[in-house]
Amino acid sequence: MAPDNKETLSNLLQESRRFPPPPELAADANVKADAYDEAAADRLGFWERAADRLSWAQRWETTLDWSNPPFAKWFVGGKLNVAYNCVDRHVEAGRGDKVAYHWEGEPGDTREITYADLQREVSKAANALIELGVEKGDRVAIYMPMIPELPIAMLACARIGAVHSVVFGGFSADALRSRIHDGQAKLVITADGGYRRGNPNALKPTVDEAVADSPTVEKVLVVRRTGQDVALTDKDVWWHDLVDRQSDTHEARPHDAEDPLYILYTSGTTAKPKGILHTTGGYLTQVAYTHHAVFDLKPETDVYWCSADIGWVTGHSYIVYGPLANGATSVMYEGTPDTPHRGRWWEIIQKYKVSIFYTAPTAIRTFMKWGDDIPAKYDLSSLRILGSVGEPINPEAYVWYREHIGGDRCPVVDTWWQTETGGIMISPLPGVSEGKPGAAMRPLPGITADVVDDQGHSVPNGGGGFLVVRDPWPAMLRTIWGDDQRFIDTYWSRFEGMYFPGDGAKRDEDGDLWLLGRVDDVMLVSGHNISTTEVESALVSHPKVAEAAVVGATDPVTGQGIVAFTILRGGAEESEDIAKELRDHVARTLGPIAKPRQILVVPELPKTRSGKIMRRLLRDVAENRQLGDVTTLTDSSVMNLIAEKLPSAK
Ligand code: 6R9
Repeated sequence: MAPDNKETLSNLLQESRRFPPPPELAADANVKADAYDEAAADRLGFWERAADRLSWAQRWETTLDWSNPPFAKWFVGGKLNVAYNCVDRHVEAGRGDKVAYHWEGEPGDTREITYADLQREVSKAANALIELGVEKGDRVAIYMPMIPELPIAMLACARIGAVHSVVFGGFSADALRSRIHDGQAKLVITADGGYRRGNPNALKPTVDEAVADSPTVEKVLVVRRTGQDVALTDKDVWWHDLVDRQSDTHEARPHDAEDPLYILYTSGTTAKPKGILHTTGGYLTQVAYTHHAVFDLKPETDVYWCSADIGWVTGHSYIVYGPLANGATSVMYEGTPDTPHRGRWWEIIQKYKVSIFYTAPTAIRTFMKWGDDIPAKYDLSSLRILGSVGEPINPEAYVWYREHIGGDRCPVVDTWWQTETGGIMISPLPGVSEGKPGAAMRPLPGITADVVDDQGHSVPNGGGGFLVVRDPWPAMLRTIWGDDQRFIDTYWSRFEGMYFPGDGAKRDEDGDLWLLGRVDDVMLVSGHNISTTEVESALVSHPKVAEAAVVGATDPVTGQGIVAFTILRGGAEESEDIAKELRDHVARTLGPIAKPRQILVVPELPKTRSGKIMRRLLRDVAENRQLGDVTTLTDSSVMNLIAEKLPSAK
């Protein structure tokens, strides 16, 4: 975005639908409106009380040490064990028989894992890591499918103070190798493979390739999941040989509140992935509190399901650490939503009587495309709260989710956060906030987010600009692994004394926040900054459109012209007139300035493994350039399908 451009991000979209919280939910909510006042009056005191929800072996002396910004230390002097908090304390409190995970394999095999089971399995795995020579502070790379051994491996690391670095089970050998090298991992934990789209999908050959030139790796611990043939090297150890014979007790020793818990890499757009470092006490405090507050979790009665992959931060914070710290019963599913049929997720919700469901807009838009009749076949009446994360949720997708999945009774919580923030930062509270389709609403109690102009001044209601966070928060990244300077440059240099996440936002007349996408994606058309999110939401509000991605392509007249890639909803026919119809629709909804120059109907959009649209690649297509790096794409053949559509550009 041009630094001296006085226009702020556009503020075009009008959305007037409102959904007040259901009265029973509001009356019985874990967190009520007074939490905002309480936190505003004494922010640190508020986080101390949130930290008191955990079990500490030793209480902290200083809540926040901000003497050397931007390097924060939370709960200084405090000691705790994350695995003890997530597992043992629930068993000690007599809840050992409670299910921690209803695990569902893609082929239909299942496993029930209680908190007592988890305690035994994590203890065995911790003892195995010790036998392999893993010590506190060592890094362990984890490259696994969505099987119970994945959270078990993470918790085993946390238990002994080793730092895990989970790498998505779909990433290439190169991606895995660079993460192993950056973290200098001593051990890799993997599996022969996992199930995806109905077939075993091998992981071990990728690990072999990555480990072949990774001298720091001493051993590779391999879980047998699919039973496919595996070539064993002299570094390999089978999980069932080593872990199964260990003692199922292990005493969890406390770690320092600021000891590293994990590294997780964010891909960024082009540059070298950043190893985001999270530590122990502040991280667990915030993920546990936000999971309790945003999802109103009642551990005795709720069944919670977050459909993310654990290889993404959403899985770390809201499949593993937050829910377990709160003693939740969760569903964990290995596979894809369309295997063996497109109703699989709804079948799982019906089967386990899921009451809280957390997913991403990309999935919701896919279901819209597949048609309303699919979820309608299942009993989804157990649901009471729906969550969204990963991208701005288009108002139309929000309303569809609320209606077709939530039976028009479940509040939708749109949660904004990042790998870097560790936990949810901006979100409605389901028993407090009036739902506004497309708005993430307000910073949670204890979080001080703001929208500023390019000079760093707060914008008034009705204004747009850059999202910032003003004060340090407990789960914030502590640095980029091995690169403090890059941490400062990336997040703390754009605006003096403020954290800049890289997202645009607007504040509406009520003071509520709307996220407008990455500022790198903002389009500059005839001197106006137009947000990709708003144009995409306008397109998705047309009854024939399921998904849309827009980019700004160089234009001799307007600077940039808007090029839109759209996927039609199930049943909608691609016709000659559709491009005109959609262009007119955008002009009517947002104004003529936002009218796309070009509209392409495509079968798929390029997405990352966590479901984010890769607009950078679409920009390459729109500008007829060679494609940039495609290694983080879920499916690289998508780009060929899109390129084939180009000659029919209208
Ligand atoms: C949790 C996660 C972070 C980026 C973030 C923003 C986008 C995530 C969002 C959202 C609008 C939401 N994002 N949630 N944008 N509304 N509710 O996604 O982490 O993979 O690091 O991505 O995702 O652009 O900056 P991560």
